[in-house]
Amino acid sequence: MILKIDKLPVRLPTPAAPNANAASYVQELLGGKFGEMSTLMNYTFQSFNFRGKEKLRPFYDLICNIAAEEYAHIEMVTAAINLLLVGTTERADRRYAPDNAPKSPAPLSDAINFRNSDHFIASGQTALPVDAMGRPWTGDNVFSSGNLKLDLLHNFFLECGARANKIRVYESTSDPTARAAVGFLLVRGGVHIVAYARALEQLTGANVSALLPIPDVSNKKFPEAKIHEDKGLHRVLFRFSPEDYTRAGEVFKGPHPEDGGELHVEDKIPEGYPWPDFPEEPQLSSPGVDPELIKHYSKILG
Ligand code: MN3
Repeated sequence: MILKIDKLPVRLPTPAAPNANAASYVQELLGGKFGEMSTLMNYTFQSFNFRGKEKLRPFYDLICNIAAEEYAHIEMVTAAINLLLVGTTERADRRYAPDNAPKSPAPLSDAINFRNSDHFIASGQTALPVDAMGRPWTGDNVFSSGNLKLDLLHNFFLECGARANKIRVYESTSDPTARAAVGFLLVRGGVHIVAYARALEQLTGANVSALLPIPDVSNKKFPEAKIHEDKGLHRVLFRFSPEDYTRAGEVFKGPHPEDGGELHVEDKIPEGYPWPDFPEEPQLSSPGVDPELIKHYSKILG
């Protein structure tokens, strides 16, 4: 079962202006092969399929806590995409506007040159479960082999690949909303990289942390990530349950591979921040009735 909390894990700034192309890039971090939907579903399926819990409970608890956190990341990335898209086009129903109001014969025409047309045709200028090229997220992105060592190795690779994509999205836009989202994801993804490295180290004795960071650049180089690391958020794993999954700290412990600070599990769900209040998206045909149409049909029926 899952407990749902109506908050976002980070405060996102409201953009000064809409940025639909930045939104289409951020989509990669939601529905891409290495996006948050992939991390969520990988860890969720691995936890549902987990065998030998008695013997391996701390590893199970670790994967479960991280899976739950990924749900919050999906929420946060969709909020960022919505923030970037809101107000892209002025498409209020202007049929009944005063005569001097500007009337566009094509109220969505402002959007025609943006990268992702589905943001404007298939959705009401909102996020979709697709990548930066508009390809739908697929279950092919889920790896759940039944071998813990192999799954953990995959998860380590997945988080490092995700980190590479986050950095490239960061480098593609200077939009403060997109960068705030990416900065936070770099920090939390970094925690998950360390968690899977530690798990592999504990299972095998291999020095996986020696590979870090991948790519070879510190999170502290990104101001939007550094603000969270200055508060120690890169060393904390949250226990996303009021009572369960208590043994992740048997794996997530020891010094952080980059700054040597102590890793620890926080025994509570993070406080969170309110969702931004998005304005209503005026639909092209609703709400409202066209009085001319009613007159027309009542004539026919009359
Ligand atoms: Mn994540």
